Amino acid sequence: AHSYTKYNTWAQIQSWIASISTSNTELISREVIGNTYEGRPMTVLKLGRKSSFAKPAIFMDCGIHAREWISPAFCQWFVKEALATYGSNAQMTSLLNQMDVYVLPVFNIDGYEYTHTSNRMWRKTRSKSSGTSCVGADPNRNFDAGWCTLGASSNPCSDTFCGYSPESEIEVKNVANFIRRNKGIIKAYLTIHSYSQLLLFPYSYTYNLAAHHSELLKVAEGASAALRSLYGTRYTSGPGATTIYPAAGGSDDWAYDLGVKYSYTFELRDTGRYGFLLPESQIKPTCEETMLAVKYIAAHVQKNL
Ligand code: 0X9
Ligand code: ZN
Ligand code: ZN
Repeated sequence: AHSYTKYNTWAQIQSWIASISTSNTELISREVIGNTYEGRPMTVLKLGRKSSFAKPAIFMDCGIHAREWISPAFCQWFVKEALATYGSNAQMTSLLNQMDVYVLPVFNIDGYEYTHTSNRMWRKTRSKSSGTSCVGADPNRNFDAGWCTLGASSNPCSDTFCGYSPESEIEVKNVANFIRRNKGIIKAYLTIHSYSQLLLFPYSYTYNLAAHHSELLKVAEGASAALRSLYGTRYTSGPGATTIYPAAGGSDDWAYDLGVKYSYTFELRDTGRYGFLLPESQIKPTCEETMLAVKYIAAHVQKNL
């Protein structure tokens, strides 16, 4: 059965999506943005008070990389907390009154399923191509942002294979199309990964600083301080290229260059003791502290609408 403090399978997440979106129709609705390579539906949950006009929005995805299991766990946690605290928590109430939050609980569903059935350490999509027996591309190297110029591989057998062209991966195309279609309303893009305890922002495809570098840094530092206030977990913030490594084709850089100013990549717990195999006992504390950072960013976005 589905549990917020366990790593759920795709089947469990899929039935959770179905039941949660019928549970509170005042606050939540869903939209299928396309299917994965293997045909699984990619469902975006829209959280927010119903409105007669298109509200400004935040888009958040989890599970771009298959083995980063804490990431989908966080998206599920966020949805639960949003529904549970709307009407009692002043900030969540204000956020969902004024804005919508679009949540994609699992981006790379085929890969996520593969980590449950065959290879726990799988990272990429599961697309097949003629001419190689190697499977998949790295979805976070497949966006059209300096595509395959830096920190990405053109070898289909590499874990950072950039794909045969930008958006060659159907999952990337589906998300990029959704964000392009909603470009006028999306004010922030948050993408949840693990691990390393970092809060990254553009750029990763170049060492050049983003036009909004100082504001992005200030907000990241505030969010990291909020996160740390709960259990003392330390995060480092900065541009991807210098804070983790240069790597082109990422979703954060692509969203930023499209015009979504508040574009952040979270690398959740831990710093390597368990790495991708973060114990289930850490799901709750990790999600609770991450909520504070996400809400800090959301408050800043709201203030600057
Ligand atoms: O390499 C990545 O895609 C991310 N790290 S991970 O260990 N989760 O794989 C970092 C992404 C930072 N942003 C860009 N490279 N655009
Ligand atoms: Zn990742
Ligand atoms: Zn809570």
